[in-house]
Amino acid sequence: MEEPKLGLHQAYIGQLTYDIYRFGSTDTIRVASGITSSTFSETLPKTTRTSYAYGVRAINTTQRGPMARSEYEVTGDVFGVPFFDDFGNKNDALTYTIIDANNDGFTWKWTDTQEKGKAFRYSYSRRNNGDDWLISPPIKLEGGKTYNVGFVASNAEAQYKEKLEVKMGNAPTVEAMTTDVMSVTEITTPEYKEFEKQITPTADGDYYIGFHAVSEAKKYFIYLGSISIEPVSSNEAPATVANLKATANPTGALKAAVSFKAPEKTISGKPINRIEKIELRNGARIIKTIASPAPGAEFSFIDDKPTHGMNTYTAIAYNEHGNGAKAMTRIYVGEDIPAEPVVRVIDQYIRQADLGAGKRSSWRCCRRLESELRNIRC
Ligand SMILES: [Ca+2]
Repeated sequence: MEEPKLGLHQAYIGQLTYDIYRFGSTDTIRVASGITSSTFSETLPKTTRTSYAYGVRAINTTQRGPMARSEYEVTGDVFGVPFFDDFGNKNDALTYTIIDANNDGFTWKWTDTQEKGKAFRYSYSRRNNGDDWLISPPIKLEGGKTYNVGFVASNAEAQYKEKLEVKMGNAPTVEAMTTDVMSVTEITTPEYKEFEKQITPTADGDYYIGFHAVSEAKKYFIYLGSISIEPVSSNEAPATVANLKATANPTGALKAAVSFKAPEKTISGKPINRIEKIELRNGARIIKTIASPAPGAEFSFIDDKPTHGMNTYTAIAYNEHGNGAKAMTRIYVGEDIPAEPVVRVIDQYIRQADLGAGKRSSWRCCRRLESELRNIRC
């Protein structure tokens, strides 16, 4: 940190002390106050991979200076499985690597939009086919074990068919993406569609999943809404929990009620004797771990930390054969954004016809509207 010599108005500033803040994914913590040294270090809490930035505020006896902030730095351990991320946090999105391999400035970006909520979005180029990678943070996998790689993806409009392939490698680089997960596949629906593929790494290691946008030029957007990796369940592991239901607080408060029933059978359909635990998550965050639940028992919880927007709840039961099948549900929490008013072009046509304006002028009107819409899109 470089100490200020003069104040904002080029005047003498007296003896300075500093307050230091750490900005994490969901909170800001003052980690030091009133220090006089121009350096500060701390051992970060042990955590899964995330990103932090630091802020410094200079203070003299009577005045507080503006906050100076550092860039975000990625830190923390490699992820384990089951891994799930619905990109609910902009800072954690920095743990992903984006490579604009054709170097045209159009590429993947973390976005939070009214239509799709929080997601990674590949943006089209009018000139170039896509050659753009979104690569996950490292995930620890075992050699010889089979994992499900799941994700939800959509395009922006049905008429713009996009293309995506998925690969895996041992580094977040284009060269390392050598193992096929999903061959080039058309993304054809503006609603999220679930995709699931299986991978079996040959050796223990830290692996990266790469989403390669290869849409032709002059298409539109690819949205990636979530990704997950979990070991394929044994047939003797628990079936999914039943009736997983999440309900947003009706007043618009940031709370949700989540309920489900513990499984009573294994995936193969045999009665289950014992469940080791059930993990209930919102995105990557574990809301509750229930130890040794009785098969068929019913549970309900309040999640008091959902994000404003779409939230993905998952529940997985475990027994001595490992993780069972996953149940998942998505809901919108918090005050909803009013839906856009529907433009009823047909009403306009009828009204003009009623007024005797005739077909021709109505047709022109609609053509103009179409043209305006096209301009907005471009
Ligand atoms: Ca590009």
